[in-house]
Amino acid sequence: MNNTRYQNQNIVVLGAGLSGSAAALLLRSEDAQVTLLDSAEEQNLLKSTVDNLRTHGVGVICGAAADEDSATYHMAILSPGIDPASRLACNFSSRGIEMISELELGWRSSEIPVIAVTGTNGKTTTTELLAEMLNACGQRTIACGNIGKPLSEVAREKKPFDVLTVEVSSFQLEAIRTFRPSISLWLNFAPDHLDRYRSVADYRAAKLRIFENQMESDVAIVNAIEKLPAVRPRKITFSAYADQADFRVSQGAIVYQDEPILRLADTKLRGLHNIENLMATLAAGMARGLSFEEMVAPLCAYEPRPHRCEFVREVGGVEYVNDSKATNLDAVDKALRAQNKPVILIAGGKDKGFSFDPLRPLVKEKVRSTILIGEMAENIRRSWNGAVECEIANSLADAVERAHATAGPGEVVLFSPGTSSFDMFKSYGDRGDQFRALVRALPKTDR
Ligand code: UMA
Repeated sequence: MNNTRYQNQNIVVLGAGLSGSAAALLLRSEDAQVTLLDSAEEQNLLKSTVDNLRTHGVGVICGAAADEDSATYHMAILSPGIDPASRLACNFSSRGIEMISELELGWRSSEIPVIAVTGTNGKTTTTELLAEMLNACGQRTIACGNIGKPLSEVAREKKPFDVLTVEVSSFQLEAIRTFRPSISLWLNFAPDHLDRYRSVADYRAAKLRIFENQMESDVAIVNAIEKLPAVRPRKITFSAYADQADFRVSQGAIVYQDEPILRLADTKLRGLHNIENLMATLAAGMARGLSFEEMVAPLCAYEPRPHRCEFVREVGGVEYVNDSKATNLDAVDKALRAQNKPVILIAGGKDKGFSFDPLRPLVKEKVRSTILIGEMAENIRRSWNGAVECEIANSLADAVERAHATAGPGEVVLFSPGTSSFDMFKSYGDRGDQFRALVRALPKTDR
């Protein structure tokens, strides 16, 4: 590895979150001169992060001074949450300074092959499932990228992995140049992030860049029902809905080219979307040379993560399910389809620029009553008016109380917001934790 490629280069990193901090520290370890800019005021950033960056020789500039920085740099590194159209980013792109994503930086500094996982939903579950399975089968890997640990941090640590299992978001893919996974996974696609992209087509185009640098010797694992453009790598297809796929469902099992591999009842994952996550994972293991026999045991042992259709508790014959990770309509669609009891749905959150109209028929079919929260509450009520009873709660606590009062034995209270949490909470995790705590605090009832 060339550790001196950035020596004495003057590089600017945009954003002091996880990605920006990891990028800055990686660049310092490769002897670059690094300035980190963040539009937020310094007192609003994590003090420990800023102190650590300065200790490592990173110059940190915050607030208006960051947005107005007129210095010249060899290159700019973009954090995924920063829109390339933002004032901070445009200040550099408009001056012709090369801008790459933190993902691209981490890729350039690492010599370990990458498996990249994208899709609108299921990418975190699949990334984690795949990493656990590979490790259990003796292939040393780490789950990183959008899942939480930036690729740049993994690159700096230089641990001896055989392969890296990287969750990649459209935001990270937007500013790649040479990023080339040896195995790519395209799980599914549905509209999302319309607060960042001008159109669904723009969002899709950003995601499709996952295939851009792959060669014929690489592998693309793709959902068979997706109409993708022709790609160079060898394709392996999967689908829980179609018959024309390498991996499909038959008689309660995942089959590969007609050979039964895994009985669905043996896994702890539920819902057809999770079956597809398992198929994609099996395909990636196969592409890494593993046998189905060795993959099945770790896949069956895998426990789903919190906030994804997580069963919280039963109170008076009513089940409470936390699906706070549902930050788009497709995720709510999947959560609703996975329910076989009448649903009291708690939904709503930040306005991400899309309407809840498309869910109306399914809500009418599956949901008895809805309780709406957050910025989107009124909009959702307008979308579903007449199809289902809708009431608006003024907080999550109020919503849980209303659901408790409304739901009867044999019903399920599903918290599947359908949009992001930032209007009322720190993150979807914070939102789900609060929901779980509120449900756990409900009094026992004999109803
Ligand atoms: N900032 C500016 N100017 C701006 C906007 C933001 O300076 O115009 C600053 C903020 O003040 C803040 C920093 O940028 O200090 C935050 O950067 P960031 O939003 O990129 O956050 P990170 O902490 O670096 O987290 C990112 C991913 N966040 C996003 O894509 C929004 C994390 O994914 C990821 O886990 C992490 O890198 C490590 O790779 C989160 C996410 O929500 C989970 N991802 C989206 C999703 O899954 O739907 C894509």
